[in-house]
Amino acid sequence: MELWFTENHTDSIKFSIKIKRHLVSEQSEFQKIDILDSYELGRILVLDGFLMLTEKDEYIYHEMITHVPMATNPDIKRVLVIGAGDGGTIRELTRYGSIEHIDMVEIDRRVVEICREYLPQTAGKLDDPRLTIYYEDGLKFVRGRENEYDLIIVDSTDPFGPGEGLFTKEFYGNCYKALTSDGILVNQHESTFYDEYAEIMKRAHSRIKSFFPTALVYSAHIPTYPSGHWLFGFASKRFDPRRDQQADWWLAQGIRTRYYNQYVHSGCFALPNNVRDVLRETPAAK
Ligand code: AG3
Repeated sequence: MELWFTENHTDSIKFSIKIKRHLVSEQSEFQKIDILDSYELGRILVLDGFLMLTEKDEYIYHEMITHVPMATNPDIKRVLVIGAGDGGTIRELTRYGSIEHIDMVEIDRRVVEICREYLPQTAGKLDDPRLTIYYEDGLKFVRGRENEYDLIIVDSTDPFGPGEGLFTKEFYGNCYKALTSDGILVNQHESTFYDEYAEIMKRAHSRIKSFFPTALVYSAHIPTYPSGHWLFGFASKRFDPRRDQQADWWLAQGIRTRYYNQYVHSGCFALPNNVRDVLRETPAAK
């Protein structure tokens, strides 16, 4: 019998991966969690039917969400990570000796427990002594916090289900307040190729733009996400990642990466016209 995992990228487009074994299938308090073992992409994490990562290409997403802000401000010491229960973003952050403390806020304890057991490649650094994990709603966690973090990374699901609050105006406004005057906010920012994702991307961008003086978008090629072209948001109070890139400092850290490098850092902000056009049509939210 053949076993296939399929994600509907749109109502009329499906993306399928041939599966060796279905390792976990669990309904948590918040969502359906599946771990699959595939023939070509290694193990796969799926939440509510949406593919979150494969072992073969997760490094692209996790390197890009982390090293772009880190190589922009070498003085980042306190980091807040929202979502990210699989541990991939934490793994990349722990490679910096310069980071003093990381708070991670994941709503679903079961995602962390299951990833620790089945995805050691991504979850392997969740025991770093600099990390504190809070099992809470990220939206509530940031309420009322002021001037606490140099960097906030929003490593969320799509805004269907438990991740919805992490795309609201209230959330971005609270992130702005929770950041120091040097603060940077990076978020996973969906994609513009398929209409449904483009709408989410536009809404998020216009909301972020209404708070931050700098609100940019950068992209990476992530083969297993819808359309394969994925975006990240870079918002900040002071830094421009192109002008302020600290390439020499970053190279001196000796961090071995497989996707990110000092050329990709500036290149990823060079957006194709089909993304530029969407951004141009997206004014800041009122
Ligand atoms: N976070 C979100 C990926 C979005 C993928 N969307 C989809 N397949 N429809 C990934 C979490 C990795 N730490």
